[in-house]
Amino acid sequence: MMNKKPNLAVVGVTGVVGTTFLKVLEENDFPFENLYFMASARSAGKTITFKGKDYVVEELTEHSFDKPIDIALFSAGGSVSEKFAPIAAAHGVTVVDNSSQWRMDPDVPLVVPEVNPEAVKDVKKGIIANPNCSTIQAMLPIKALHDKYGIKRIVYSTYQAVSGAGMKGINDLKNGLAGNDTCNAFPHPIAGNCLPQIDVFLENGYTKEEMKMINETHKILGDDSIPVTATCVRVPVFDSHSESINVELKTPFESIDEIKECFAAFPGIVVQDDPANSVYPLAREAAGKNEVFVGRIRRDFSVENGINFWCVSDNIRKGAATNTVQIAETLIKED
Ligand code: NAP
Ligand code: 3JN
Repeated sequence: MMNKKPNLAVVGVTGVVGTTFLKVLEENDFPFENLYFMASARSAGKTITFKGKDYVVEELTEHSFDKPIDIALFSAGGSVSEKFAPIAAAHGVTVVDNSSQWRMDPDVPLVVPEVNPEAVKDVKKGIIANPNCSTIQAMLPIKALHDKYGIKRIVYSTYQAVSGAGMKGINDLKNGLAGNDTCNAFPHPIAGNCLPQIDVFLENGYTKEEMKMINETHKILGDDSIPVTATCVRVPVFDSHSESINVELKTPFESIDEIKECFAAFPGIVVQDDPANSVYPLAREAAGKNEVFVGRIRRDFSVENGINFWCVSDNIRKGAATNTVQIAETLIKED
């Protein structure tokens, strides 16, 4: 445990994720000595009130980390992280980065605190990466099953909220619902549509988002040999990603109740599963919450030891801000 409260910086504080960092830091009563808010030149000079005190947003520059800072939460995009995370690290700052820039670097731990908290002990470059939102929420139930039964294969199908694409994504849906189909975030109108494309297509026919889910699952589980496939779809929902997850287990399970118990015992998971009363996880109910909700848990009769379930979580909370703050909390406990 750090013997003093850390000096904390929040980079990208004015964004969709940055704003949620502040909510979670306040709700969790995250300890800090000094607090610094950073964003681009566009926001420099703006005032943000946090816990009743006003802070002026500073422009992020090469000199931002000349002052003593212990931990910096970054959420300003990959190119900002590429340039500024190493500068911060060279000044002794531990960066917890929300972008994909450093996730697959073998010297950068990729952490979901309920799943692989021990990885924060191995910070070689001064950077810890927060996984992609779709990966984070899946990892909790996947790890619960992997620990008990071993996982043979995973099939992810996602239904992702527009807030994953930032303010532009939120505005595309708002405008579309008001009858204006102008697209700024997506390649097609999102209102009344499902778009089987998140981010760009790669040569193998998958999108970048799909490959993030596959590669990050392997890294977090520490096992590249598990076959994983993914289809990521953008849906006209403002908040919370929903995922249909199909898993083949290595060893048999007795009953679905046994699987429900396995999920319910895992930290951060809430089981909502009462089909007779139409109880299952819903995006609108998960919005604003920090947990991962699972339901529709049933046997996949088409394969041996198969399970289907539905997994929902707030993509900006557990998928981004909450997980990042939890990593910082794990760090100060470990220190
Ligand atoms: P956003 O609403 O567009 O916010 C972007 C933030 O970055 C703003 O605070 C912006 O400051 C700041 N910024 C932009 N350029 C900068 C620069 N050159 N120097 C310093 N700050 C700069 O985006 P968002 O939705 O919050 O997402 C931000 C990033 O978080 C994404 O690009 C992605 O890498 C990551 N993210 C990760 C997940 C995940 O799956 N874990 C989910 C969503 C987002 P201004 O207000 O001054 O422009
Ligand atoms: O689209 C979503 O639902 C999640 C988007 C995440 C995202 C958006 C822009 C840039 C990322 C990410 O975290 O993978 C990035 C990025 O840093 O690559």
